[in-house]
Amino acid sequence: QRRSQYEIETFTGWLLQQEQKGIIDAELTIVLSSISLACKQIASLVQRAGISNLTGLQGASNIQGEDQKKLDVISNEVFSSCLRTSGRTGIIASEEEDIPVAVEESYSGNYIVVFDPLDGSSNIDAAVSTGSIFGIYKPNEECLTNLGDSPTIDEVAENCVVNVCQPGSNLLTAGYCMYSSSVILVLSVGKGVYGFTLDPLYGEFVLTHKDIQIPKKGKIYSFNEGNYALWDDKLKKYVDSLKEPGPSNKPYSARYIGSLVGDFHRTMLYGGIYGYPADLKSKTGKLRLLYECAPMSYLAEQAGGKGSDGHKRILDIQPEQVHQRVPLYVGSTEEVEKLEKYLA
Ligand code: P6P
Repeated sequence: QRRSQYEIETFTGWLLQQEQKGIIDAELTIVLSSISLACKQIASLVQRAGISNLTGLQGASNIQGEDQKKLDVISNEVFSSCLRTSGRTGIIASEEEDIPVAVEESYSGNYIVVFDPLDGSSNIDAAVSTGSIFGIYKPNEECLTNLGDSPTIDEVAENCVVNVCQPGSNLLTAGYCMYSSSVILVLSVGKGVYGFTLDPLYGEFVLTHKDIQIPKKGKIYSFNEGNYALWDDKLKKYVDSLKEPGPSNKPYSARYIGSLVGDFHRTMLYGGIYGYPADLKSKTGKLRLLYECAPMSYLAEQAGGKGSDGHKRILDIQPEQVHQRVPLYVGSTEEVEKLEKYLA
């Protein structure tokens, strides 16, 4: 029948469609809905940071040894409480938590959610784009059954940390919410990548990007060249080849926001390559496998692109620790494969 011009496709409607198609179950629908609520709340906090005196440092540091911004801590609390009240989350692992946390309130679903509640928060004070990144793994009941009855929360967390450390190939869904000139929630449930833009007039995410496809190649490279002197020679040769491609080719453009979600979202739409290499200072790179590199690589692959540590597929890497770091090269298939050839 004719669709009304007012029939707007919202995130809520899209979620219900995925459930009706049997792509996700009712429990996961509720978890994803709680994540979209957390993103709306964080969006409003970020956009009013200067007004509400939420810029600046919290005066503490996280397990990464990074100075926590006030909004790092608040965003972590917002994300965690939305997941708890969903009642479908079993364990959460956050960049801002030392170890995974078992959620007492869960009574069904028991999903494992990994997230970076506010990535790129060093950009907040200058109102440069930031984002939240998440990934969801299926519950692994063994870790709960081995515990006998009424285990303590610490026993559950200790026994279940192994369940958090899963390769990205196990992801059921992953996504990010970018807080920029507009607020865009981008995710995949395994059947392509969809983008929803927040309409502030009525506080809903509206479908704006259907089935995002990363261009097979691109002319943008996104690296922090301030680290050039610390890179190994093969990587230097690769980046030099983009800047001096020879007489018949145009040089690539350099774009680097210093905020993974902003740099990645541009790469998803415009193509090219984003890289955070290992170097003499950061021997295994800076970005975390579990809640940054794996979710972004999952999305890249769902959009026809690639995510690599320079030699192998990010999604095949089995995490050993929750906050493990790996080098990341992600974006257009041809660009990532070209990089891998240089590093071989
Ligand atoms: P650098 C932000 O701190 C972050 O984790 C990512 O969002 C961003 O891509 C990267 O680090 C920037 O790191 O060393 O270039 O400032």
